[in-house]
Amino acid sequence: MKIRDVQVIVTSPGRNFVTLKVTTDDGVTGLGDATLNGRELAVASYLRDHVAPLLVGRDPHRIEDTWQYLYRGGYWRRGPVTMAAIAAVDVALWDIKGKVAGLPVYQLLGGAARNGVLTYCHASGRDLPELFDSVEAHLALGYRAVRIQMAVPGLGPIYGVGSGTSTGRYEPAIRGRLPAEETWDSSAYLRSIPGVFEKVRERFGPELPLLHDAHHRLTPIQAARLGRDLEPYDLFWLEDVTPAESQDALRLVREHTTTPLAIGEVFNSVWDCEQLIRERLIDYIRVAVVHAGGITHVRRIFGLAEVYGVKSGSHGPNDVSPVTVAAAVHLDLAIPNFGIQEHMRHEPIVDEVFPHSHRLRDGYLQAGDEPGLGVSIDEKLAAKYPYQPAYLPVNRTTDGTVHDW
Ligand code: KDG
Ligand code: MG
Repeated sequence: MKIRDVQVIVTSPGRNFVTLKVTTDDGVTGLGDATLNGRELAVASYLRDHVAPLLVGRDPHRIEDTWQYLYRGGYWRRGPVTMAAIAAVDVALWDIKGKVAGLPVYQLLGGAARNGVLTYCHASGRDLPELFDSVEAHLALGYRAVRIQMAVPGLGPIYGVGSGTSTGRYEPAIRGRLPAEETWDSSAYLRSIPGVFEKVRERFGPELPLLHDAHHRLTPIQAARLGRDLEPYDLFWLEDVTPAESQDALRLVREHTTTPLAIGEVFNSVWDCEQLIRERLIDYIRVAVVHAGGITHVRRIFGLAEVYGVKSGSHGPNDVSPVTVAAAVHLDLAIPNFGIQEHMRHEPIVDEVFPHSHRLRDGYLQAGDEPGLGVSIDEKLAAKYPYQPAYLPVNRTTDGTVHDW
């Protein structure tokens, strides 16, 4: 069997997605997601101009060999663009292997190690009543774990907080030629957020698993203080407290708090998180199949994490496509050290462009039974939604300095 055709599909049904479609000479197709929020066309070009021509004629079954060929053979290793491109190829080849074998991908990975994939959702609000409504709306949808974000008094709109909808929905990238700019003040945030968790615990009780994302905004000592201040509220995890480039920063945080720590959505390889895992500086590793080299490489990261008692907590916002959600569900089902899976529902039009068989039931994602990943793309519908520039907001402190998110 040989790869006959490789196609890159860019579509924007409400938001941008980059999809790789690999077709074999027998007519079997596999899909991979290559969406890199706000930098989509860089990955599309990497795939179209530099990867697709290398794949035609190769044996689609040689997944590991193809991974090494693209990674080592490219010389310029790692980085989000390269690793998203390799991920898309890898996931498409796993999809093809499953279809040829007549088995869902999780069966090829060793079979299901659990009955379903526990998810957490995003609740947010501009004030407490809105936040409570959002939590309630998500619990009504069946979710069993909730990420809590709230606006900071005195600041304008901030990233990660939905505006005025009962499900607290927000879109990670805003359409337009230039990114929006928001104001950030860490001191105001650190003063307000423990009180938010106090009220959420009062309202929803001690048992509901609660998560929080600090979006890389704090210095290590600020993060240490936040972890401590949140200890009474028993978080499932505190995410991305410091900028992810510095693995050492997490040591300082760890020395000061027993609040469980999660990081990793911007990591692209095992080398970005090897120290964090080996030194047990985190409790959950948040790499996403789409941004860290596909099923093949993320499985390797989770394998290392297992040795050190670190659990998975894959990134799954709505800026990854249903192809990545499907790949994550298959991997999550099969690994021994699964922790939790982020789940942010897509708009209905996205589900129409990417029909899929995975389903959310009672807060758990379930894979479908068909061979491969169980996801396809409606190319005619996708063609109706051309690419539109859209960016994550840029943050500045009150004196105008560009800040981490
Ligand atoms: O593209 C960036 C988003 O995926 C990210 O900001 C969402 O932090 C996020 C999360 O935890 O889902
Ligand atoms: Mg995050």
